[in-house]
Amino acid sequence: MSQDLQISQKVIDTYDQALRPIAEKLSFELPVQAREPAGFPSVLCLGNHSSGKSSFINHLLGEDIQKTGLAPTDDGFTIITHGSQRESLDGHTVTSHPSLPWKNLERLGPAFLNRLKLKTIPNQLLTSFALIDSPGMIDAIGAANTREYDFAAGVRFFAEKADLILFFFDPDKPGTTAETIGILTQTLAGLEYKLLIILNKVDLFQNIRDFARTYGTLSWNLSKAIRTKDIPHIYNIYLPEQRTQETLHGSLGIPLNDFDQSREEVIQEIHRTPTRRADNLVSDLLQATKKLILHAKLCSTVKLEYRKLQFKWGVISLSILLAGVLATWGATQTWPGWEVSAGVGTAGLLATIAAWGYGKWLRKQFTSKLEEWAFLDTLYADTFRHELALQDRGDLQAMWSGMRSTTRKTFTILPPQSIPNLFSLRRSIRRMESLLEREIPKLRRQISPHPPMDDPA
Ligand SMILES: Nc1nc2c(ncn2[C@@H]2O[C@H](COP(=O)(O)OP(=O)(O)O)[C@@H](O)[C@H]2O)c(=O)[nH]1
Ligand SMILES: [Mg+2]
Repeated sequence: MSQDLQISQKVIDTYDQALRPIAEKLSFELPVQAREPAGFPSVLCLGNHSSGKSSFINHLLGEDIQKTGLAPTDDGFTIITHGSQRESLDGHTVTSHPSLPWKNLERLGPAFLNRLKLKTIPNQLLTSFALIDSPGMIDAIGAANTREYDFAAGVRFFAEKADLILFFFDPDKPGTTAETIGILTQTLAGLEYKLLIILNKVDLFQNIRDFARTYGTLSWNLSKAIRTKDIPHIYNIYLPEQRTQETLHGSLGIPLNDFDQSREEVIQEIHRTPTRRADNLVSDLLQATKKLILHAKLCSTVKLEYRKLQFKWGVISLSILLAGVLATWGATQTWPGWEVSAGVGTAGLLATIAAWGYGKWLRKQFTSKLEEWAFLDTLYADTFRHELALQDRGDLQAMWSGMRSTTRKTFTILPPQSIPNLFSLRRSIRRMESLLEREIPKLRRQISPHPPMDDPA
């Protein structure tokens, strides 16, 4: 693991030296890995409710740790980790415990913590990684609003930390729930390289046609929700101890032997979790750099547009002032007495103030428009018009749709005046682009030969 530690240190140094200074100036939040050394490896289980997450965890550990059932059984996250004794801690204890690496969960709020659990189990497998079980996603439109805490933020927190994310689907709901799509397109955007897609319960298919139809639907839904170059591989599995009596003894169902192999592959990937750590750290750094570049480019468009407004109305005001001065001078030459010149002078001054005030009003309008989705989308499209025109940049679009809402929040606390000047912004962007081209690939080459499953680069 010492090599992993070295890579981890280098990654943190890169965050500190190359990304943090500019991230702070642009109010951009770096991922959790940038703040703390990589904690314990972990595997996160996500998916629809009753898709078999908890059953899979029980299967993996060879004991019944998690409650399972067709009704939604969990409304909070459960961290399952190694301990010499069986213990169950509540969320508040988990985050206040000095020796546990979950302190940062506190910022997800008390409603989240009330539903968080940590179980310690004396299971050998858990000495190399922790498992995280999650409440299932729900169908109903607006279901997300019925939860008392920010589910997506919880998913994002664990997903950023995790080294592997198992995303479960079942024949009942092959990817169509609103919450699932939202989590895949927004919350997990940029973390696709950790995703393992699982279609569970294949033992429930009556025949091959059923299976093909569901598999096709799932692929179709995924292709719309995950916008990486390739559609991720789907692992079709079932849990042998969960087979129903009919499929076990009757003539129903499809041949299952092949799917045993698939389940073994998933388990192999899970066993590989600790060795994925270094790869993931570098991939996270790569993603953070790409996002920060996008953010910085957007900020420079905002700054440029703001400056243009300022310059244009500055010039107009100045010209009016100058014209006023000239006219006043002309008036003093033409008409004796001070009345006419004073009138002309005052008119000039008033016009100048009006122009200057109008410019200021326009700048204020511009700043407040930064909170409008449509305006932000236009800014994005303007900033990347070359990239978007020349080729199909699904990756860029996906990154933008994942970042939009944080970008919007950023502009509420970062007015255009506070964005650093264009010259220093461009220098930072160039510096980050050289990270993408040179330093990060170099780090990647230093990692032992465990190629990532799906390299996002
Ligand atoms: N037929 C069959 N049923 C399964 C399989 N995996 C889980 N189940 C059942 O599906 C239901 C929901 O499982 P659970 O693990 O609680 O789902 P969770 O909500 O995703 O945690 C339970 O009744 C399980 O017995 C499987 O591979 N095949
Ligand atoms: Mg469950």
